[in-house]
Amino acid sequence: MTYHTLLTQVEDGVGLIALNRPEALNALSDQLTRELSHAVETMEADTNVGAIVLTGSDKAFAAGADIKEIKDKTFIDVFSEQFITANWERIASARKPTIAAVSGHAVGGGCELAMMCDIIVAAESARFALPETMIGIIPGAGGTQRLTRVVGKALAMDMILTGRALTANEAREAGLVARVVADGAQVDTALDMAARIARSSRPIVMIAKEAINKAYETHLAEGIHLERRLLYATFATEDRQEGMNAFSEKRKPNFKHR
Ligand code: CO8
Repeated sequence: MTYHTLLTQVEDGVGLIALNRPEALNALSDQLTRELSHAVETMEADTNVGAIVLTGSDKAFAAGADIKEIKDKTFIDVFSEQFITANWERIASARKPTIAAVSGHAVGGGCELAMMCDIIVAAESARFALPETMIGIIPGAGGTQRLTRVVGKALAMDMILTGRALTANEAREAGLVARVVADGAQVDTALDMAARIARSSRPIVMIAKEAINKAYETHLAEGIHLERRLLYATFATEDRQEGMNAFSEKRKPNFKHR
């Protein structure tokens, strides 16, 4: 498939997807979200890809839903086409690790898209905001839920009700962002992290991601129980044996991803 709103590459075990609608600050049009969904699906199926980096431009990760495109939609339009659900969320269900490399505006659906990724790396210039109430809607791509779980009720209320943007450093202090780097370094940092992840056993990394995500969806005892079951399951993999053999033999592991 030829993409018109994305640039993609696969290198060093890492898939890179760059949103590319500079004329609209990467606003998430129907075409862009369909192409993004397809690109994620393709990288999920590509055995050469061990981790996925999603980025935008220096000026904007993404400025949210394409307001011009959705402004005349009716209830029945968004309900019938399952707006958001149909195409926006493929990255949130990726089994491979995903890293958002954010610079500039991560606003509305753009902020929500970053929050669908497992890790956010932010340039100092990055700004995170959910200002949807200012245009008469509410965050609708997981913002009220994912932000609140990560930063807590007080800050989520502050951001969503007033629309104020968090700086990269505020977002890191609040737990939304894993690393803040100098402007321009966000993509290389994310690619380095992703390449490091991709060098590990793919199934083991996917199992670790599944276990962490479960922490948001269950109570502690059940989460610990699942963790223990998944840990035991790692002992059924060839890569677990290879990892421990390599450590004992003081050499680098040669993972076969099985
Ligand atoms: N949609 C469409 N076009 C956009 C968007 C957008 N979200 N954001 C920017 N653009 C366009 C501008 O219209 C402008 O185009 P033109 O040059 O043709 O006028 C171009 O991009 C550059 O934008 P600005 O001139 O505004 O750039 P600034 O640097 O001055 O400002 C901002 C940057 C602050 C990011 C500003 O563009 C802005 O406020 N954008 C809108 C941000 C916003 O409100 N996003 C939330 C959208 S709603 C959403 O994402 C919720 C998802 C769930 C929806 C559920 C619906 C059922």
